[in-house]
Amino acid sequence: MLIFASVILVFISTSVIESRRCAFDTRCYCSSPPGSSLYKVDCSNRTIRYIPVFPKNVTSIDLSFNMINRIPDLHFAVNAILRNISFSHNLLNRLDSHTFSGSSELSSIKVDNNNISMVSAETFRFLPKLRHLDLKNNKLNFTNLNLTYLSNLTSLGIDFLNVIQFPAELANLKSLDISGESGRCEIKILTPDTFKYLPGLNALKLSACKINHVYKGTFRNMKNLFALDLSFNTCLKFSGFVNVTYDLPHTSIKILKLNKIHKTFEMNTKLMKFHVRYLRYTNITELHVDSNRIQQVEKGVISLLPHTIRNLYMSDNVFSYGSYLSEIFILPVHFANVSFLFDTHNPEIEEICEHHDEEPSANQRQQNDEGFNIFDIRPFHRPGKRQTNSTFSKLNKDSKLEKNAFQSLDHSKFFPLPRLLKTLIYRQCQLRYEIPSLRFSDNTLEYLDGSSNIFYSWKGPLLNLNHVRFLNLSNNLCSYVSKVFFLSTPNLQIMHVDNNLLGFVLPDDVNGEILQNLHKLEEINLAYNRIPSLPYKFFKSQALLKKISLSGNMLDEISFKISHMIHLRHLDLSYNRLSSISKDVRDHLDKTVRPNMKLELDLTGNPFKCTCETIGFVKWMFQTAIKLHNQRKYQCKLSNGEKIFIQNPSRLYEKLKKECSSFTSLIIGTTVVMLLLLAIISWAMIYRYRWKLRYMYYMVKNRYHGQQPITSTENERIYTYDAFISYADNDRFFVHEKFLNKLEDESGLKLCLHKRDFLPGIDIAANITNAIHESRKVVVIMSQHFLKSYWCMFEYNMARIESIYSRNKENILFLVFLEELSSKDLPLIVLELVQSQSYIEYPHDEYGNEVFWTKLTEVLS
Ligand SMILES: *[C@@H]1O[C@H](CO)[C@@H](O)[C@H](O)[C@H]1NC(C)=O
Ligand SMILES: *[C@@H]1O[C@H](CO)[C@@H](O)[C@H](O)[C@H]1NC(C)=O
Ligand SMILES: *[C@@H]1O[C@H](CO)[C@@H](O)[C@H](O)[C@H]1NC(C)=O
Ligand SMILES: *[C@@H]1O[C@H](CO)[C@@H](O)[C@H](O)[C@H]1NC(C)=O
Ligand SMILES: *[C@@H]1O[C@H](CO)[C@@H](O)[C@H](O)[C@H]1NC(C)=O
Ligand SMILES: *[C@@H]1O[C@H](CO)[C@@H](O)[C@H](O)[C@H]1NC(C)=O
Ligand SMILES: *[C@@H]1O[C@H](CO)[C@@H](O)[C@H](O)[C@H]1NC(C)=O
Ligand SMILES: *[C@@H]1O[C@H](CO)[C@@H](O)[C@H](O)[C@H]1NC(C)=O
Ligand SMILES: *[C@@H]1O[C@H](CO)[C@@H](O)[C@H](O)[C@H]1NC(C)=O
Ligand SMILES: *[C@@H]1O[C@H](CO)[C@@H](O)[C@H](O)[C@H]1NC(C)=O
Ligand SMILES: *[C@H]1O[C@H](CO)[C@@H](O)[C@H](O)[C@H]1NC(C)=O
Repeated sequence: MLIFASVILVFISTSVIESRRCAFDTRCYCSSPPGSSLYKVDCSNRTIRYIPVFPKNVTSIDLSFNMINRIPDLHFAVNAILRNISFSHNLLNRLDSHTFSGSSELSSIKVDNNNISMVSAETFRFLPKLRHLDLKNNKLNFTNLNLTYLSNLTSLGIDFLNVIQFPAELANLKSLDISGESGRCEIKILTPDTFKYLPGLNALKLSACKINHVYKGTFRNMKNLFALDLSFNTCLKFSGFVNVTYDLPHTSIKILKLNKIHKTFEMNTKLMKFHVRYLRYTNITELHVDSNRIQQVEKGVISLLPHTIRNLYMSDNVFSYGSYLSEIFILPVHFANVSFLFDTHNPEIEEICEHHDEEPSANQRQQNDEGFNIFDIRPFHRPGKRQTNSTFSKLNKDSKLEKNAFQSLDHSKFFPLPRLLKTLIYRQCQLRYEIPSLRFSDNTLEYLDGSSNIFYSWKGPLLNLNHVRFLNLSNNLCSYVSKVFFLSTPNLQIMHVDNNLLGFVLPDDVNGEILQNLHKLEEINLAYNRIPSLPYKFFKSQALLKKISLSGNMLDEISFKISHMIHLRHLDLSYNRLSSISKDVRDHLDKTVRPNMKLELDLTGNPFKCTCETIGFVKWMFQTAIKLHNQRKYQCKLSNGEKIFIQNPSRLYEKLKKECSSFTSLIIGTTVVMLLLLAIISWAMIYRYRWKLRYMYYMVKNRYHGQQPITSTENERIYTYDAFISYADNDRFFVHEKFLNKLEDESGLKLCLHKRDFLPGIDIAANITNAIHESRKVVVIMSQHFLKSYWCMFEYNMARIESIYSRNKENILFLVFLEELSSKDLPLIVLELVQSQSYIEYPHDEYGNEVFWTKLTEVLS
């Protein structure tokens, strides 16, 4: 009891109604209104077999959807203030005399959907306040029910099989539900006797009761009858309903339901004037005629409908074009639901009717009407008038042509609407059309739902829809919307176009023309449209936008402008392909957040990356004032490919920062090493090819100075000199004395000596290169001095390069060893040549001299 009291205290201290597990039985939930110690217990759907013992101050017990088959006598004896109890959907077999003994305050008992076959008359004897009783869908025989103690009932739900008359005991009933939809019902014929003793009824549910006939006078004495449901009596038909209409002017009828009073697979219906003539004298506000296969409406029917009618439900019919449409303007409805037109149906077991005086086939009567579908909104093309080339071109995607079409209004198709209509529901009508230019009749339409059709292309414009504030065209497989489609719907505030294929057209709207006239738009739903990107200016005219949903698209960046939408509250970008949000966009988003106003951003289900490049984004996640919806569910991929939840962005940021600082130094280190390596390599390359480079340099330089080599016509080069003599200054005596003498004077060769033949005023290196290039051979006078001289070695190297690159590796070098040099004195490049090529040693004796000169002359000439 103490625990119990404290539980209640907790309840009192909290001022909201809260459900908690009850202290006395944790399978149940207890709740109490603020400041009250009385409370309700909900034990529904807990597979309870044995009823718990409830504390005293419980006012309402819900035990529905359990497995209770017995209520022990006096079980609720202590619950003196219990008012409502429900045992719906259990396995009860009987209600005994003492089942509810003691609960004298009970006002409502629900024992529907059990297995009750026996109800004792005494059950209700001491329940003077009982007003509501639901016994539907049990095994009871209504005729055998003793109603002695039920005379105070105001509402009753019961099965009703083949009973001729409702007994007099229940004269206080206001609401009677014998519908076969939620129980069992069968009354073939309703006569004035059937409800003779129930004049006080205001709600009567007779749906699915297999009614075949209703006689005049059945409802006449029900002055207060407010709602009558005759739906699903498929044998009744409109012709059988006529007798009902005679009585209705004597009632207070407001809501009349006549859904499916016609079989699914019968001839279509034509609604006639005589069907509804008497309805004019009623004050019906709501009429339901769903699923009646109504195809035609006789002209005049609309003007016979009550002037009070505001809500009209006529889904699942097959309306077609007819003259009645000219009256549709005067229909005073504010709300019309024409969903599921032309819906498909599965075969079903059909009721067998007792009669019928054969109804004239609807088809026979329809021959005068053209078989056009009123909702066929394709541009008019009457039989015989084929669509011409010019009209065809108007349907082209060319927006210029569309503008022309708009200016010449004649091409718009006319769409009639009731003048006072505010809401039109036009869902799921199996309509596969493109929406052409449509001119609506004068209207005050505010809410238009055309979702779940197949309006696959929106060409428009929709003209004369000046009051529309809500438009739903979701689920239409639409892949095209023209730039003028929304031209004339300036007051649109909420637009749902999700679940289409607008990703095919929106990315091309670079100037934001599609939405440019919708200045008042506050909410737009573009979810699931396969949008890969949105142009920067797409929302340029929508400064008032509060809510944008782009969920389930293919966006990999936020490319559209946001900063001008200062009222933005919700931006849903969940389930896209964002890997992060760029700094620019983050700044823009942050800028749209005004003080006292919250912006909520949903980024769930994006393949974020948490790497060193996106570290700024991770930081932003916990620093921004924007509320990130569902942030705990965001996932991201680390640089090592691991996928983690971003539960705590600030901790993740610290972790990343640490990793990335080492990453940065790694990058710097690597860069330095790379640069060093590169420097070394290039230095090595330069060193390796230093001679070639120098050679090239001087060759180019010489060429630049106009010293082109002279070539003869037959590929044979003509050289200025026969040989260039490369020698050290110390050996000049030998050259000047011996060489010139022997070779030039005696053998007539032309030699090039730097002392004599170099051009003055030109760089010595250039002179050398040029001289080598102009000489057929190069004779190197090898000596200790030669090896030590910088310029001599330069000449030697240049000659080598010349032989490799200009003479096709022909041997042009010829070594003359003036003195004996051991191979260890020779540098590698000289040694190389000595080993592979010819050289000659200068003999210092007379005879040898002769041979030497002859040989040399031979080589050079
Ligand atoms: C009962 O609970 C089950 C599982 O908790 C649920 O699937 C079922 O819809 C519930 N039934 C009703 C009638 O609430
Ligand atoms: C009790 O039952 C009546 C009639 O069914 C209902 O109007 C009322 O809301 C119920 N009260 C509670 C607390 O469930
Ligand atoms: C329903 O009651 C009958 C007897 O009236 C009984 O034979 C049957 O087993 C019961 N069904 C269930 C599901 O309890
Ligand atoms: C009907 O209600 C009245 C007043 O509440 C009460 O006196 C009378 O006993 C009730 N009748 C029955 C059969 O419970
Ligand atoms: C109900 O009981 C009466 C007589 O007690 C009987 O004539 C009638 O056929 C029964 N009705 C049903 C549907 O069993
Ligand atoms: C109904 O029950 C009352 C009280 O138990 C009894 O007096 C009366 O005879 C019963 N009526 C019928 C028709 O069984
Ligand atoms: C209409 O009611 C009369 C009796 O009032 C009856 O004779 C006639 O058959 C009923 N019509 C239909 C179609 O049920
Ligand atoms: C319908 O309403 C009008 C005006 O409110 C009233 O005069 C008339 O009696 C009502 N008719 C019915 C059948 O209730
Ligand atoms: C329109 O009618 C359909 C079919 O009866 C129904 O499913 C839908 O809920 C209705 N819509 C509105 C807004 O009444
Ligand atoms: C339509 O125009 C095209 C060229 O614009 C022409 O080739 C074609 O024959 C025309 N078709 C008709 C039916 O006039
Ligand atoms: C119910 O609420 C609190 C708990 O009772 C307790 O103080 C009060 O006495 C109880 N009322 C009852 C049990 O009538």
